[in-house]
Amino acid sequence: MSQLTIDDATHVLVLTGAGVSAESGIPTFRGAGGLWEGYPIEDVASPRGFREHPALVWRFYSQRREGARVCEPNAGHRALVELERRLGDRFLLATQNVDGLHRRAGSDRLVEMHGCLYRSRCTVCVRPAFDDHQVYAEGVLPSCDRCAERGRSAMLRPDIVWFGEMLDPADLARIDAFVRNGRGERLVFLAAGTSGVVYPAAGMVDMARAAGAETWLVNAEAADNVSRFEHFVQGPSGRVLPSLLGIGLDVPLMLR
Ligand code: BJW
Repeated sequence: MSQLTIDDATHVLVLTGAGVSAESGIPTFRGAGGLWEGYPIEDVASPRGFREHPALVWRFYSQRREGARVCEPNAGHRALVELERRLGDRFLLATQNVDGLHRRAGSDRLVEMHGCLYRSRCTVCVRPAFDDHQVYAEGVLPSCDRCAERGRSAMLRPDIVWFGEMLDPADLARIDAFVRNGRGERLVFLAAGTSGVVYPAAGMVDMARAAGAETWLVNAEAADNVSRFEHFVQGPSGRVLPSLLGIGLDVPLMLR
């Protein structure tokens, strides 16, 4: 395996996708056995799908809330926690995952680009998204209690970024600022467990390269954007990340 060197001056931006949680028992989206195998994507992950089939969408997310809460972070999540502990503010983790496993593992410098399975928000009022671990019974369409207090009926929706929706500009600005701060220093971009098909996440490798980053991909198979990475390590992230980062092997991270 090629060796990734992380020294005292290195800044590391990590991007994770569903593959990082696969070894925790959470299905990925695409491919055989993927989450979307039984659901047309547009029906469960778009604003139009929610308008037309809100009960189907809530069933999909309730099932996922129920499934993910019994899953535990794996060695890949934990390796990233340890890397953050060593690097401090020279580390940022941007995840496309909504399962909350990075936070449960202990990651703190974390951007949840596509939202969070365990938050809901109102489709009408401007109240901020709030924690919601409820698994709604089939057919139940949860409603906003704040709106109800004002005599209005308004449906809740999962706090997830669906296709065609904008990511939170504050999240994108945080990633951008991290990359800008790393300019002139050694910057590493490490993507793991992502198919590289969904933008803007799939384009982060280009942004990182433009800023002079060394780019690494850890994935079970060649991602769509693999050719844009300098290094590709094929394998399960729960095994590859600890080894690549020298974590859990009693090897110091500063190898240079
Ligand atoms: C392992 C493993 C193991 C398995 N170890 N590896 C530019 C070009 C073209 C289109 C667009 C563009 N910019 C924007 C768009 C439109 C759209 C888009 O990207 N479409 C493409 C599909 C073509 N993007 C958007 O709409 C985004 N919004 C946006 O950009 O707004 C502005 C705008 C709008 C419209 C037009 C233009 C601009 C929003 C995207 C939000 C995506 N949200 C989802 C759904 C969340 C819902 C939910 O969780 O239910 O987020 S899509 C879904 O895919 C989910 C994931 O976060 C995301 C990425 O998937 P991921 O994580 O990569 O998972 P998989 O399953 O695809 O891959 C897993 C990988 O792991 C595989 O490769 C396995 O091999 C590997 N693996 N086990 C390591 N153990």
